[in-house]
Amino acid sequence: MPGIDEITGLVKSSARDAGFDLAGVAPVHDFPELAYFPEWIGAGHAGEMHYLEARNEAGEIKRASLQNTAPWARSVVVCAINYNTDQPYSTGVSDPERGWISRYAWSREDYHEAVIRRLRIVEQCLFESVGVGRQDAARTAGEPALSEAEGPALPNPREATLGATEAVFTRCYVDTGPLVERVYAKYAGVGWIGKNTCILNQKMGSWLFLGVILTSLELTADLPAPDRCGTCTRCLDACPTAAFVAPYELDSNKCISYLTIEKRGAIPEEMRDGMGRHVFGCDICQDVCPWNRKAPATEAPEFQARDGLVNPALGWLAEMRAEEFREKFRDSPIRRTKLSGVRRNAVIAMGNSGRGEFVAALEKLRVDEDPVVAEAAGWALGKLRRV
Ligand code: B12
Ligand code: SF4
Ligand code: SF4
Repeated sequence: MPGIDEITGLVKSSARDAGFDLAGVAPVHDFPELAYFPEWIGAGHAGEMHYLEARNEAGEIKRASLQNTAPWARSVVVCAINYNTDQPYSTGVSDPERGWISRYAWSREDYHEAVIRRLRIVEQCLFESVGVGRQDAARTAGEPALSEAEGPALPNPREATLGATEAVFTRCYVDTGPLVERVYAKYAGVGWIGKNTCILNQKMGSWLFLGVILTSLELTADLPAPDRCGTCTRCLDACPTAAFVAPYELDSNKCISYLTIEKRGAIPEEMRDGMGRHVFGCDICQDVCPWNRKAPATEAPEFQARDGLVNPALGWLAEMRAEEFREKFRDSPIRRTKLSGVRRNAVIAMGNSGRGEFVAALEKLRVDEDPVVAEAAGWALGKLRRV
């Protein structure tokens, strides 16, 4: 078996070959930033994203420490891929009849798929570099669960047997793993955590998706990236809904990204004005960041913008029907908010537009069969009539 430095080098170069722009290795450790996670949950900043609050059998918040869910993990390989395309920033366009879908969601393929596919290539390289091809050795760990010393007491770890007593375990995640990916990205040297809470890289900016591989191998760790925010506060000042309670601290309940993507049902009225013309996600705190001024554009075909999604017409989205939604947003992250969410958001944006032209359409939407859309249309009409 090659030395650990060599394995680490092979894994990182396979990440580049797989199409990742950045890759690094973080040690597994209870980093100081993780102590903030239970505080954040306790303050209610997760809103209705209850999956973030999940606890293990001992009652500990899973995401606060890998000890709580993957005590076998020794290293986290963090990979990042640029999704920026050569398109305007939301802060640079202002047609009130058009809405804004955030940059990451214009893609032709859902990023979870695009990232996990590449992570699997890196994972395969890891297995091969320790001398066991996954094809030969990967198997699903059945019951009874493996002991902590031997491996994870988790279902379906990828396992490659090295010898009688030695084994290597891995798990790949994009979003759904029991860890705060940005903290590991920082300690893998991928970038620093900005005051807007995003991972920023000096050369690439912050238009990055993250993917992680937990492994029981103790790989050579990178150094954390230094914070380069300095005295800048542009992101904090630009947020239209004052979602940052402090630098590095975001209250999801006030974040347009949460409201437009994760929040089901009616959006609290006091948040609607601040949503402006956003119909899915929000890019403002990244658009204004000086480190994104010269962010390079990706050539990955999956992340090129679909027709009609950059600056989409509000009328089109508000009146969209189920069949077109399925067709237009097949394999798109926009499916997450469902048709009801997209229409609700477009209707609120119409209310915020100041455009009397929308009144006739909103009158019809006020009696829409979807009660969430109908309620939002009533609010939008009221707002348009007040201005
Ligand atoms: C839940 C979630 C959200 C929530 C909450 C976001 C948030 N800031 O917490 C909502 C729906 C609002 C959201 C929005 C977005 N998201 Co999101 N989201 C996640 C998810 C699934 C979990 C994040 C989480 O645990 N949040 C809890 C808080 C506490 O963690 P955190 O913000 O990451 O905070 C850490 C640091 O701020 C930190 N900290 C660091 N330094 C300091 C200093 C001090 C003094 C303090 C107090 C704290 C502190 O402490 C925290 C850890 O405890 C991750 C994937 C994952 N599994 O990690 C993706 C992820 C973070 N999201 C991502 C993206 C792309 C977005 C959006 C850009 C999408 C969009 N355009 O709308 C926005 C960005 C908004 C923003 N400014 O964060 C990417 C981020 C990539 C990057 N470059 O950073 C991720 C990593 C997904 C991925 N796999 O690529 N998201
Ligand atoms: S994504 Fe938008 S709403 Fe959320 S914190 Fe950033 S600027 Fe504010
Ligand atoms: S806008 Fe300024 S403070 Fe905010 S993340 Fe970028 S550099 Fe940091």
